[in-house]
Amino acid sequence: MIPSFYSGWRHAFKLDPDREIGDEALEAVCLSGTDAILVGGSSGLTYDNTVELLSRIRRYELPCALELSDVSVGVPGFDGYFVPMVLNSRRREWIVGRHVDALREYGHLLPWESAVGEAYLVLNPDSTVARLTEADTELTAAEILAYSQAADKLWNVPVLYVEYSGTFGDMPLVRRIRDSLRQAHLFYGGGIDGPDKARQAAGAAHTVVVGNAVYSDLPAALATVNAVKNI
Ligand code: 1GP
Repeated sequence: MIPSFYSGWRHAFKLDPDREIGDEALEAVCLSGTDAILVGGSSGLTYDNTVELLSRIRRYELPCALELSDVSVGVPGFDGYFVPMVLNSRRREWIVGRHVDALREYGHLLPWESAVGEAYLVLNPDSTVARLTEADTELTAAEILAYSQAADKLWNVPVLYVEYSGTFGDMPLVRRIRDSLRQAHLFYGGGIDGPDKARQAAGAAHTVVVGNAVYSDLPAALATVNAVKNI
């Protein structure tokens, strides 16, 4: 059975172990009514800062999952693990290579009952993740839909993540992606800076992910929870 710990999530906050968050802010995030905390980031993650963030989140009762983008941050004790690949990376290692290297060494340690593959479509060329993975972001809508269908219908990926990190994406297109899916669960993240954009994203994707706003405008970030839940 493919794990489905994320299937009921409508809203999640993404916290980056490499960014500072005070105790009060973390408490507000964890008690906000969000469905889950996703721990991840494109740079600066270490085993130590990931453990530290997990242990602080564990004071609260909500689910907490890790995006396991590098084997060196394989911290045990999360409720779930998303193992990402980047569908539109120009570098093979981000499509499958790094996973093979990691599994060869550590596959026996991965909690398979709570680990799923997560296929990213990275669409903001100015984001750290796009630069890091050399993502081909110059795609037409038809190409984006074709990538989504390859992931969903040919390879049955459990989670498709449309990632506009840092900028708000094309919601009608995200909605078309969702409507074309046969089985994948669709995450959307990028540029949600308050309730209005959160509402739009909630109408387009299964799960809405809010990241940067937690650090730049906490009250606006917190207001995204109700916006998504009350749609
Ligand atoms: C980043 O998709 C998330 O991986 C959220 O994006 O930081 O732009 O909210 P933002």
